[in-house]
Amino acid sequence: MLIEKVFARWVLDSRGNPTIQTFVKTKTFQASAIVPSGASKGLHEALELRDNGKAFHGLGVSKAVKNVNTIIAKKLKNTPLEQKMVDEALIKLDGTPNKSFLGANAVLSVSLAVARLIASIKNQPLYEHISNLWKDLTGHVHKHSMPKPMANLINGGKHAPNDLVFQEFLIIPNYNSFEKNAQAVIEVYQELKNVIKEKLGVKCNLCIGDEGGFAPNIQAPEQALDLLQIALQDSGHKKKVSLGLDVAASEFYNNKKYFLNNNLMSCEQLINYYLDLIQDYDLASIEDPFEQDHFSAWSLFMQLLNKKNKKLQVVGDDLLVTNPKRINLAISYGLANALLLKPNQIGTLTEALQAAFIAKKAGWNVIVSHRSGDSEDAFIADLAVGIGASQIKLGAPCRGERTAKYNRLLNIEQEL
Ligand code: 2PG
Ligand code: MG
Repeated sequence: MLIEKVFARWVLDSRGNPTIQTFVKTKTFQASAIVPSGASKGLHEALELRDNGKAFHGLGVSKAVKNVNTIIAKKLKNTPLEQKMVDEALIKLDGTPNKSFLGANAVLSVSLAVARLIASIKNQPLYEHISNLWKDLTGHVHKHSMPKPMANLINGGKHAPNDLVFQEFLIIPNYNSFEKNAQAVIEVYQELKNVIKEKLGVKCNLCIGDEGGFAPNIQAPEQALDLLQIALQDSGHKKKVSLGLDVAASEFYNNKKYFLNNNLMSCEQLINYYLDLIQDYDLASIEDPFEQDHFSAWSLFMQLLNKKNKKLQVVGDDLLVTNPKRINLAISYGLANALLLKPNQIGTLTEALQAAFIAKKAGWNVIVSHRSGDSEDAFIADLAVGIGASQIKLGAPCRGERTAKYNRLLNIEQEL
């Protein structure tokens, strides 16, 4: 089957900014995809092309839309509808290492729409189509399994107008179905609302951040973790739910120092601080504990954890930016043990699958992730199931762009 038309336009993301939606059509079928957008972006991510003009406070995507409607549409017209071929054509057409010619947002919107279109033509659920692509790439067939949610219930950093320096305080339920895990997320979230009301009083502490988690007016990470611990206890989920962090440390780093809790900390001081937090709150996962290029800190941390025999998931997001080269480097230097997989950090589905494969081969966990600016598009839910990801990072069970992912996963589980 041949591609007949590729067409893009701008639509809204969850922060009220424009983002790109692309439609890909054959004679009789069509599908579309909307790409998300980050706020605390990694320095080494593929380039999200914005207009930087007057409209939309500089965040217009008309250049990216135009690139799809002219350069990409022309190239793909009457070419075979095949994922790898399309993605390779897009990579070649862009011709830069970070998709800066066409824009990773432009390129990814086409790549994801193509995946949806192929699935619908084959009359397959999207996750099934993705697991076929996974099989072609890796030679492995896996039994479909549901990812465990990592739900961001307290928002700080760039995602909230409060003074919490750490960006995300996550709960990680470990029941044996997605439905039960989603129920735990909801029950802890509603309990957390009560706890915040009771402990912090003032109503504005119940405002929510970009990912639907509460954004209380607190500063110390311990305060947020204490609130979550009480909510776990009071909701009856303490035994089955652990806690995690996305520190997003690049955001408070300068010249080999980290500005935290009114202190300038060296990497050794920060490591000691983390070791205490891990111990006190029984943390299961920590993301971006250090700046994205501060490799010596990452490596020292991993060595210490190994020495202490501490089982902790150390996740690279800004560190790895879903980029096969950076993932290979991190594996060889032992900088982390889990990959946060965000397709828009790299720009095509094929490259995102390659990134996941490299991480899995090294024995790492792969966590598919939303972005802080997202939409009703739930592609990542199918992606997580399609590649057999161990986890998926989601927002709180609140705001439509977050609930879309939970709802899609509930439906997928029903189908399996
Ligand atoms: C992160 C993400 C998603 P952003 O840092 O992991 O939670 O945030 O999309 O702003 O980069
Ligand atoms: Mg992150």
